[in-house]
Amino acid sequence: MTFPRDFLWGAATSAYQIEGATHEDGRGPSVWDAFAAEPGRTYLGQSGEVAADHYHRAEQDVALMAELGLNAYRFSIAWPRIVPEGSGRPNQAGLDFYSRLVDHLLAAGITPVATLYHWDLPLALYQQGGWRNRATALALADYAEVIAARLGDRVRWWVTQNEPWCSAYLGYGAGEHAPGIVGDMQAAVDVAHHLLLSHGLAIPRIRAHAPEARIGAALNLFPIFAGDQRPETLRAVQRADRFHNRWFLDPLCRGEYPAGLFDDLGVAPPPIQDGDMAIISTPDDFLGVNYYNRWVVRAARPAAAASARRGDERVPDGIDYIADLPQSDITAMGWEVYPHGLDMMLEELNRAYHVPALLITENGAAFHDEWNGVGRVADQRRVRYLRDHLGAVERAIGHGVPVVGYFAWSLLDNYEWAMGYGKRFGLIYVDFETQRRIIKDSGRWYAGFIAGQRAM
Ligand code: IFM
Repeated sequence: MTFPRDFLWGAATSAYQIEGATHEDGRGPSVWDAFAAEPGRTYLGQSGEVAADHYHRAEQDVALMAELGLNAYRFSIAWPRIVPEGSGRPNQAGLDFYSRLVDHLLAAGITPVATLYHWDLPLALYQQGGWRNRATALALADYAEVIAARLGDRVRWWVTQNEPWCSAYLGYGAGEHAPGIVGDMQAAVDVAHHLLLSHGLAIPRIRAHAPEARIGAALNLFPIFAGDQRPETLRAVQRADRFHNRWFLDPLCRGEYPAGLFDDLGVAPPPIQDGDMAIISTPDDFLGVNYYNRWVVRAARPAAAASARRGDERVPDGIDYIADLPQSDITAMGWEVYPHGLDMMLEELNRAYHVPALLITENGAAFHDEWNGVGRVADQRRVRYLRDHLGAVERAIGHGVPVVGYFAWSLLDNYEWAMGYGKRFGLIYVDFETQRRIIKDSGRWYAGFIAGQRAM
């Protein structure tokens, strides 16, 4: 396989999933601390309080990245470490932590890619309405400026929002993520609008301190397939595409919400003020693509409609997500392994949205990995997963799609949100009892693959 010479070869993480140290050095509480503390919200009541203890092991973790030969690392900044109350005085200790991390990365020849928001909203802002409140979008832009003022001399790549679909829908529709509100789709679309607005508002604030910055948002996107050829199923495909993909893609890239989206969700449009759509569609330098799986859908037969709903696919109504796909490889998350969905998606994004560059900001799989107690975690399924998805990226590049980097999710086994520590996505195994790290076979395979690319 051959990729562009300056391709970013990385792995990704997020603050709440790996850092731990939630009470240290002036970090304020976040919505995820509060959510995880509520009984029954997360697997075994687990939280990110300790996680992979990365806050205390950042230097060692950067050494592991160097051992893998990564030339890029995508991490997120914990807003509650930087602005513990969500607005007001910044916390020097928090800024110092990320500044040291960036220095370690650069010293190891690793390009930092910083994400501003990966779901850990300061609790104080939630108590003032959270993302339902427009003021939270303005607060994110202020925080963006604080962090860019400190890191902008060294960090060129910035991701504003990670998977706003999850913050909006899983937080306010399905209720599986913080703040855990179920069935309030009006809140979900209002929240989505403010998340999108915060993206556009943050861009000039970052550029003010990092004129060369390359800025984009990362969306979790899913190719949608028809489970049969009935006309109502073909309509269901379009509706699911609007809900999973175009809800965020269209405003970012076209400056408008897709027609029919809000009617379909049974809600009023969000509170769009004059100029919002122009702010949201401020030209980006890249689009971040988080790809995990496709969805195969069909129009639900009326009697099946209610029972067909599962997990985070409950809306729009009347769509049946087909789970039992014959001959599919299914991960520990219950997601189908479908590499070809990635090149299809990249080609479609290139065709329909003309983004200047695409970055695979996440791609990976959870499997039931076992450490043999010595030095080895044999995770052949993840090796296959990576190889096949990198093949898909290469195919897309071969067809002219401007993909500029690939970040495996994840560098380390970590806190998989409401599913706790049971779902291991890492290239590096973490024994959470001792915090020992063991590079998995997939990590070694990825290292060899990167080395091979660099030698070409
Ligand atoms: O762990 C998450 C990450 O935080 C966001 N993208 C999907 C990953 C796997 O579920």
